[in-house]
Amino acid sequence: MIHLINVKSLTAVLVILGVLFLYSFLSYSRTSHQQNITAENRLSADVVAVGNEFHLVAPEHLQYEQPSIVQGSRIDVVAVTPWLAPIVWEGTFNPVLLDSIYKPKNITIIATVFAVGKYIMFLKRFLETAEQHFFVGFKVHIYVFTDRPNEVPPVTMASGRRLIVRLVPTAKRWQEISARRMELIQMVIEEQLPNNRNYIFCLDVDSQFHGRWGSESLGGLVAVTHPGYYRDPRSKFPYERRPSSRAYLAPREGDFYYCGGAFGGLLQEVHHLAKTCRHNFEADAQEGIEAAWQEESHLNRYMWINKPSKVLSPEYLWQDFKPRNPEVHIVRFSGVVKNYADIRPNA
Ligand code: 5GW
Ligand code: MN
Repeated sequence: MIHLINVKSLTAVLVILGVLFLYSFLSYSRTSHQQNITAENRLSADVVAVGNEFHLVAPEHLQYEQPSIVQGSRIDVVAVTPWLAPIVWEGTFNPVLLDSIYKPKNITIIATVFAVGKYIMFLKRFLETAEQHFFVGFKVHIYVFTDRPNEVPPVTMASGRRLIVRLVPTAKRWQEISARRMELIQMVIEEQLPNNRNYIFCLDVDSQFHGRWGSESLGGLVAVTHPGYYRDPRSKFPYERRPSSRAYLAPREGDFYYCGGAFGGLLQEVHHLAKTCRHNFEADAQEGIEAAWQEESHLNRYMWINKPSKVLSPEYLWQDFKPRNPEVHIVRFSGVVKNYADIRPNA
C-alpha cells in the first residue's frame, strides 16, 4: 500500500515536472521565434522600401489633405466601375502621395511605340513630350519599333530613361503593322518577364503628351476609354458585330469602348492580353476575317472578358482636334492631327 502511494506520487511529480519543462520549453521557443520575427520585420522594413510587393503606407512626414469617403472632389464623373476598378480623373487622386508610394519601389516603366514607314515623323514630338510628362522621375525604357532606324530623332533623355530601337520589316499593307503589334509586344514582354516587377504601356506614336501621365495610371490591367464614345450607349460602340469573328461582342455586351492606342499594366497581364489578342487576330485571319477595328476590336473583347483593374478617363487619350468637354479638366495625352494624304498614300 505504502509502496503503491509512493509510486503514484512519484508519477504525479514526474508528470508535473514534465508539464513544467514542456511549458518553459514552448514559451522559450515562442519568445525566440518572436525575436526572430521582430528582427525580420526590421529587415523587411528596408526591403519593403525598395521592393514592389507592398505599399509603403507611411511616406515619412508627408502631409496631405484629409481624405473623405462622403465628400468626393469630383461629383460630375464616375470614379469607379461596377466591378470596383478606379476610373482615373483629374481631382480623384493625389499625385504627390501616389509618387511617394511608387517611387521607393524602384520600378521600371516600359513603353512600346511603333513608328513604321512615314509614321516616323511623329516620333520626335512623342519622345520630347514624353520626357516632359510621362513618368517623370521614374525609370522609363521606351522601345521604338521602326523600319527606319536612321531616322530616329536624337532626343536628350533624363538619367534613368532609355530609348531602345528595334528594327521591324517595312509593312506592305498597313493592316500588317496592326497584325504584328501584339506579336512584338508579346516578344518584348517575354524578354523582360524574369524581372516581373515592371509595368508596360503600349502607345500610338501619332500622339503627344500635354500633361502628367504618371503613377496614378499603374495597375494590373489598364485600359483607356475612347474619347469618341464615352458618352454614348453601348449600342453605338464600334465593336466587332459579326459572330464569326473572335472579337465579337453581342448587342448587350461590353462595358466601355476602349482605345487601341493606349493600354498597359503589369508585364504578366499585358503578356496574356497580347498573346490572346494575337492568337484571336491570327485565327480570324486564317478564316479570312478582319475585325472592324483590327486589334482595337480584339482588345475590347478581351477587356469585356478580363475586366481591367484600372480604367483611365479620356484625359489619357484625347484628340487634338476635339474641343475639350467640361468634365475633361486636363488633357494628358492626345492624338495629333494627321494629314492623311501625307502618311497614308496607299490607304
Ligand atoms: C498607316 C496607315 C493606316 C493605318 C496605320 C498606319 C501605320 C500605323 C503606319 O504606317 N505606321 C505605324 O507605325 N503605325 C502605328 O500604328 C503607329 O504607332 C500608329 O500610331 C499606330 C496605329 O495607327 P493609327 O495611329 O494611324 O490609327 P488611329 O486609329 O489612331 O488613326
Ligand atoms: Mn493613332
